[in-house]
Amino acid sequence: MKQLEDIGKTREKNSRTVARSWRKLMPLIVLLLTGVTAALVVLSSTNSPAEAAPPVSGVEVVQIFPHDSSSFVQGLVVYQGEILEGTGQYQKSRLRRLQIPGGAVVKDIAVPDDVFGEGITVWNNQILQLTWKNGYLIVYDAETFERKGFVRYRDIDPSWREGWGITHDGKHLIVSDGTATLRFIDPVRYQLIRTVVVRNGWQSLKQLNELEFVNGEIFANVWYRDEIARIDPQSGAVKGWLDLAPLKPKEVRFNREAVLNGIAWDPAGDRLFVTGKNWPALFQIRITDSKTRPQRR
Ligand SMILES: [Ca+2]
Repeated sequence: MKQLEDIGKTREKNSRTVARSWRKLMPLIVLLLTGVTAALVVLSSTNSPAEAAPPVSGVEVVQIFPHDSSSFVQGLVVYQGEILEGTGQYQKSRLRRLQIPGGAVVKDIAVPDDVFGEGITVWNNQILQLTWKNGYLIVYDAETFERKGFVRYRDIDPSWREGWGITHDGKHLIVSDGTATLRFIDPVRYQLIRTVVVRNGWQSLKQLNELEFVNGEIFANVWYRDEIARIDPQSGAVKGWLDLAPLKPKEVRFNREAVLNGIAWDPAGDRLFVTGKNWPALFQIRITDSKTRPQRR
């Protein structure tokens, strides 16, 4: 019996000791929980989509030019004050030169039927035209449109699966492939220099399409969006958006595939042009002041 009493007393003593320990620790636990809660509140507020969202700018239309609505535009650049356009779709892809302001097609060649044309850029008086899944760039003489050769883009980077948009920054070609990754490529040796992942706030921005390097920024169409992303070439961060939804012509308003696609910058004339797939118009636009409305996700 004595032994049982001793055990009972010991248990009672132990439970009192545990209770005292908890009472001592309680302020520390409360302090710790308060700190963790405060940290989570701070983190969630700094990363909230509304605060991280880049600003959206509107645009003004400077001039409207007629545009062939059969053009499924995939690439647009200014060359010698006129517009070069690369179009897509199998059996319909073309490379064209358009007069500005008339919009007349002054040079026009077909791409082979089994090739789906994508973005174009001009480097060293040569036009480079990407193909979608054919796996190569087509190189033309920019004056005559004579085909000079091909570059297999999987030889540049084996992980490069599709061609979407292309531009250059005066030093490197910059290409998109439908993902959030942009590749920077040496245009002489056709070697991969670096890649950058484009992020809108904290989210990667996929389906980057037609591109244009404009005053130190990469302007990018994003498939199925009526907005242009303005991307920092170093970090890949989206610094702002251009809202071009009001420009979509009424003739293609209900055509889901007739998306905004095609950006061309003329540094000599300080002119910015945009159009879309099968749009009957090509617009010269000017960027207006930033609005404050948050970017939709
Ligand atoms: Ca372009």
